Amino acid sequence: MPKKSTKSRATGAAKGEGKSPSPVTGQPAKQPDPIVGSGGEHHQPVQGGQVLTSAQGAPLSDDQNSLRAGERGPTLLEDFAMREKIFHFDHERIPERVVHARGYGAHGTFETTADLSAVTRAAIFAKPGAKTEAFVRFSTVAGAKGSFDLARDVRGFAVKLYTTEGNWDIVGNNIPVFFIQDAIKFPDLVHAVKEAPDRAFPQAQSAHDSFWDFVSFTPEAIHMTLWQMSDRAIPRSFRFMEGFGVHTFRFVNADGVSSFVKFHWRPLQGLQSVLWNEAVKINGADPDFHRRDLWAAITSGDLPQWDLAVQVFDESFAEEFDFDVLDATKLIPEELVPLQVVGRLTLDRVVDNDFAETEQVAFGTGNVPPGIDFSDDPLLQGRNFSYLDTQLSRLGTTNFTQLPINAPRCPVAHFQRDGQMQTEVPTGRINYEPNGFGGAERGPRADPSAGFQSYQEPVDGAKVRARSATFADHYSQARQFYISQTPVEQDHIVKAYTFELSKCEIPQVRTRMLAHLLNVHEDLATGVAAGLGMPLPEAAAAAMPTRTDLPPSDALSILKKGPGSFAGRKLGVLLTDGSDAAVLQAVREALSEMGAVLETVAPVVGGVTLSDGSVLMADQMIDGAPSVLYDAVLLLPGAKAVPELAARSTAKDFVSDAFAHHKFIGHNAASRSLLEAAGVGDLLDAGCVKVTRSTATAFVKKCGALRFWERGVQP
Ligand code: HDE
Repeated sequence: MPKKSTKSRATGAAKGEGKSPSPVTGQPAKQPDPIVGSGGEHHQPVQGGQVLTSAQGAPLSDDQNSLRAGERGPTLLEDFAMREKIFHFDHERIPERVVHARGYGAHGTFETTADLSAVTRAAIFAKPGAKTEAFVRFSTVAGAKGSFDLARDVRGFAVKLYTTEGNWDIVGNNIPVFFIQDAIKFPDLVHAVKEAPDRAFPQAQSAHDSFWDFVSFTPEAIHMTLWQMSDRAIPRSFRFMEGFGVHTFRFVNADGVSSFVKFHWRPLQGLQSVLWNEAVKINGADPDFHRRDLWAAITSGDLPQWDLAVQVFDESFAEEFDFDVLDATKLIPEELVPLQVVGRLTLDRVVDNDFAETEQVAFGTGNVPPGIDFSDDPLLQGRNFSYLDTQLSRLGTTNFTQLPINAPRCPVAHFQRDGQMQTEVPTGRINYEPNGFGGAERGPRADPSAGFQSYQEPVDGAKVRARSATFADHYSQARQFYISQTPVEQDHIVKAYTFELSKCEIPQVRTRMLAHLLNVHEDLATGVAAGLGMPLPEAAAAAMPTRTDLPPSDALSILKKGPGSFAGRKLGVLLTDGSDAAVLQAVREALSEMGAVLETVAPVVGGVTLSDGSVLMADQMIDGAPSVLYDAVLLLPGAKAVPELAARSTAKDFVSDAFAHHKFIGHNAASRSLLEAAGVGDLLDAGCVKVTRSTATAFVKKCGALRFWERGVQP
C-alpha cells in the first residue's frame, strides 16, 4: 500500500472555507492554492523555506549555473546536479494512450442511493448512503494528447470507484453503442480513424477517406456513426454529457443468481451540445474549452453530478428482445427496460497533478468487485485483455497498481513480488502459498465465500470463428435513432455526414456510404446526397432488411431532454466605457440566483469605466473572446463607445456568430448600430431581447432554453 500522507481530504475542504459559498451548491468554493494545490491525499506540497536538493537529497548551492571550468569555460562532466536534472527531464514523458490520449480527470465521491443486495452481492450496493471515493477521466478518442477538445468524436467517460472490495472501473463512453462487434476489429477501426501512416494527417478527426472507407465496408458501424454525426459528438461540456457502460454486464447476488445489467450516467446538469460551426471556432479560440470548463466549475463550487442508473433484465428478456444483448452496436431502449437510479456521483476535487493522476490513471474493464461480472459480449471479452496489457507499455511496469491514483483503498494482500519500480518492501521469507513454516499456514489465503466467484454460466459450443446471426441487423436501430431526433437534430446529422464525406477524396467512399444511409432512412440519404451534389446509388446489400416498426425513443434526443435552465451556463457580456452599471448588476444578480456564470468582455482587458464611474476589470478582451465561448450574450455598450466597437471586426463577429448559432442575445438601446454593423439589425427576433434593470431576470430565464432554434438561420 502506498504511504498515506498525513494530509487528509479535509485539509482541501478547509482551505475553501474562507471563500464565498457557491451560488449553485451553497458549498464553499474549493479554490486550489496555486502553490500547495488542493490538499489531495498523496501530494507533496511545494513549501517555502526549504533548501533545494538533488533527487538524492543533496542540498544544492546554485540552480542557475552549471559547473564550468572558469566563468567562460566548458561545462564539467562532474556536474552531477546538472546531469541528474537533465537526465530526469529527458525522460519526463511516457507513451500517450493509443486511444483516448487527450483526457481530463477529476476526483469525486459516489453515494449509493439504493439497496441492490437482491440482485448483486457487491458491497458498494449494499447500503444506501454509503460513500465511495471515485476518479473520473473524460477524453476524446482519436486525437493526440495535445489535440483540441472540440473534435467531432466520441467522448470517453471512465470512472474508477475505489470500493471496499477493490477497484471497480466502468470504462464507458458518452455514446451507448460502439462501432464494432468484435474486439479483433479494434486495431483496424483505430488505424482507420487516426492519421494516415504515410502523411501523418488528418489528426483528431474522422472526416477523411480511411475512416469512411473502413465504415463503408463495416455495416455494423453504421448505427454508431449516426450518434457520432449527431450533436452528441460535440458536447458543450463534459458536465453536460451522459455516460454509458455500453456492454451488457452481469450482476450476481449472494446466492449466485445472475441478472444482466447496463450502466448509465445521467448528468443532473442536463444535456447540451454546441453546433459544428461553433466547434471549429472554439477549437481555435480555446483548445482547452472542456478542461477549462470542468476545472472552473469544480473550483468555483458548482460541482457536477451524475446519477448512476441501471437497466436490469433477465435471460428471458434477453431471449425475447429484438436484438442480441451481447451485441455492443445495439442499445436497449429505456421504454423497454426502464432506468433505475442507484447512486450519485459528485466531482468535488480537481487533481493536484495532471501527470501523476490523470496521465497515470490506469482503467481496466477487468477491474470488478464480487457481484459484478462479465457477459459474453465479444467486444468486452477482448477489452478485458487489452486494458491490462496496455498499461505495461504506458506505465512501464506491472507494479502500476502501486501508484497512488491506481492503488485500491482497501487492504491488498497477495504474493505478487518484485518487478520494475517495486515500491513496497515485503518482509519475511514466505512469498508463496500454501506454506507451513513453523507449523501453521501464514499469509493471505483465497476464500470461496468472500472472494470473487465467476457466475457459473453453462458454456457449450464448437470452437469457431463466427458471428452469430443475431448480430446481423445493422440498420434498424440506426433508423430508430434518426426518427427519434427533433428536425433540428436531424438536420445537424445530415450536415455532419455531408461535411465528413465532403472531405473524402475518393468518390467511391462517398457512394458506398450513401448506399448504407439509404438503408437507414431515405430522408437522411437524400439530404446527404443533395448536400454533396451526388446522385443516390442503389441501397447497399443488407444482411437483414431494415425494420420500420421500431418506435421513436425520446431518450435518444438531446433537445427533448434539455435542462430548461441556464444553471451552470455562461453569459458573455460585452462592455465598454459608459456601460450601464445598474443593468450589469441586475443581470449579475439574476445569473447568480440561477447558478449561472457571467464573464465580462471589453475592448481592453484592463477594464472599463461604467456609468456610475466605477472601474471594472474585464475577464476577456474582445479579440480573444468570441461569442462561441458563451451560451448566450448580452450587448451592453455605452453609447459613445459604439461607433468604435461597430467598426471592430471581432465585435461584429461576436454578434453575428451569436445570432447564427441561435443564441439568445440581450441588447440595450445603444447596441443598435453594432447589431446593424453585424448584419442582424433587420433580423431581430424573439430570441433577441431588450435588457433593462427590470427585464434582467426575465432575460436570464429565457436563456434557459439555451438556443432559439426557431431562428431559421444557417451558420
Ligand atoms: Fe477502450 N481502450 N477499447 N473502449 N477505452 C483504451 O486503455 C480497447 C472501447 C475507453 O481515460 C486503452 O488505458 C479495445 C469501448 C475509454 O484512461 C486500450 C476495445 C469503450 C478509454 C483500449 C475498446 C471504450 C479507453 C488505451 C475494443 C466504451 C480511456 C489506453 C474491444 C465502452 C480510459 C488504456 C482512460 C482506453 C482498448 C473499445 C472506452 C488500448 C481493445 C467499447 C473511456 O486498452
